Amino acid sequence: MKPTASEIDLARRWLLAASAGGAAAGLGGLSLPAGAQTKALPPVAAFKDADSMIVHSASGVETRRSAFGTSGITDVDLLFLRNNASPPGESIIADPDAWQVQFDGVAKPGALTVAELKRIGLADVATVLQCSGNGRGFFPHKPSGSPWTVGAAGNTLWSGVPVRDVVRVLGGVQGGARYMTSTGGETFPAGIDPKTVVVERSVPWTELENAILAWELNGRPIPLAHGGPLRLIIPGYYGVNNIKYVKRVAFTQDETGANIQRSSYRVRPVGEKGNPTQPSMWQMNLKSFVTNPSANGQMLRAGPLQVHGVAFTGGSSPVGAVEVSTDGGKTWRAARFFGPDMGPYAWRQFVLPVTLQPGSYLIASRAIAADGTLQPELRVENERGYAHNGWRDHAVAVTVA
Ligand SMILES: Nc1nc2c(c(=O)[nH]1)N[C@H]1C(S)=C(S)[C@@H](COP(=O)(O)O)O[C@H]1N2
Ligand SMILES: [Mo]
Repeated sequence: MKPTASEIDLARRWLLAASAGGAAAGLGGLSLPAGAQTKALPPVAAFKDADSMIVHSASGVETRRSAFGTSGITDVDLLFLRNNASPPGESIIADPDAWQVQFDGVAKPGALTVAELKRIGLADVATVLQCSGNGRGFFPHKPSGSPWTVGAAGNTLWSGVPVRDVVRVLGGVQGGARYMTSTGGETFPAGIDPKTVVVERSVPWTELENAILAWELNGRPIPLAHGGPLRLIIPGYYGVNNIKYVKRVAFTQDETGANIQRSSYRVRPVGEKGNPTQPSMWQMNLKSFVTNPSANGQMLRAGPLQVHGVAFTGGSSPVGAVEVSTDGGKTWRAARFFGPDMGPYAWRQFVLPVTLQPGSYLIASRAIAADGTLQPELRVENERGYAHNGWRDHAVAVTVA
């Protein structure tokens, strides 16, 4: 029998995956084995562990739910990647200390090198780095953009200089500033209107108290993929505000007019265009998801199971408790936290030991903040599929035999 067009397509994708280093062993017929890549990792992220990642595109790579493990910090080899523009060349990280960043909207504006920043102050912060569209894949209207499930997020440890220390050295913020506006170090071909492509984001200026300019990620110099040589980290804020290869930090009266601020990353009803009156993707909301079990349709052996996962917020009120349900939310039991408490912006790991008899289970988690806020059951429908923290879509359905 001749293969159908879709079988040929599957085989072609498999060949691509195999040549990209996917798990080729044991392949029978034309079906893709679990864990196989259908696309190759982009060059900037070629160092990542291919079997642990789902490659949506050259600019969108997420961590498999099964790959998060139980260690609290997300290894760089597993961390998701998202680029809105094509990254600068690797040459910018050859001599990280030489990278310059321009400061404006302060009493003494000017450029400082990373070497100079290192003399000014030192801090580190653990924070969840999460794309605004994490969970987009669960929206039924299929918003444009990568259909991330749970893995456009990771728990990361950054070290660098507090922005407030730099601002102090530069004589303080000029009166009237309401925003901290930061610009990525990408370069664009002449003829393109920079406003349409530049990665430039404004956040409330008071975030300077929390923000750091980081040169290390999880104990190593930041790789280019994650914004080396220098990245602005605003703990608790959605990924897009954490500007990679940052080349300018300015205190401004108005939000930048760049598209990525003015019309993109705005929460709005399905079908509506983005505009500056709609909420911007700034502070993250309260969220949790299980990481074990990790796959819908998984078959488990009857008996004990450690249900574990992660819970986090943007920091307004820390995670206070997590509950786990094995019956799709009919009943809930309190989980226990394990691992270190890395502060209000990091994720906290939770575990609930359960004993499962043969049957079908829908395993879910929901976080409760210290101020009583409860992680909601349902997503809030919105055009771009942002900010999904509904626990139901994040639940995992398994069969126990
Ligand atoms: N300069 C620059 N910074 C950027 C981006 C970018 O394209 N360029 N993408 C943003 C988005 S949308 C996200 S989700 C995060 C992704 O960070 P990561 O690739 O290190 O995981 O970086 C943010 N910072
Ligand atoms: Mo993002």
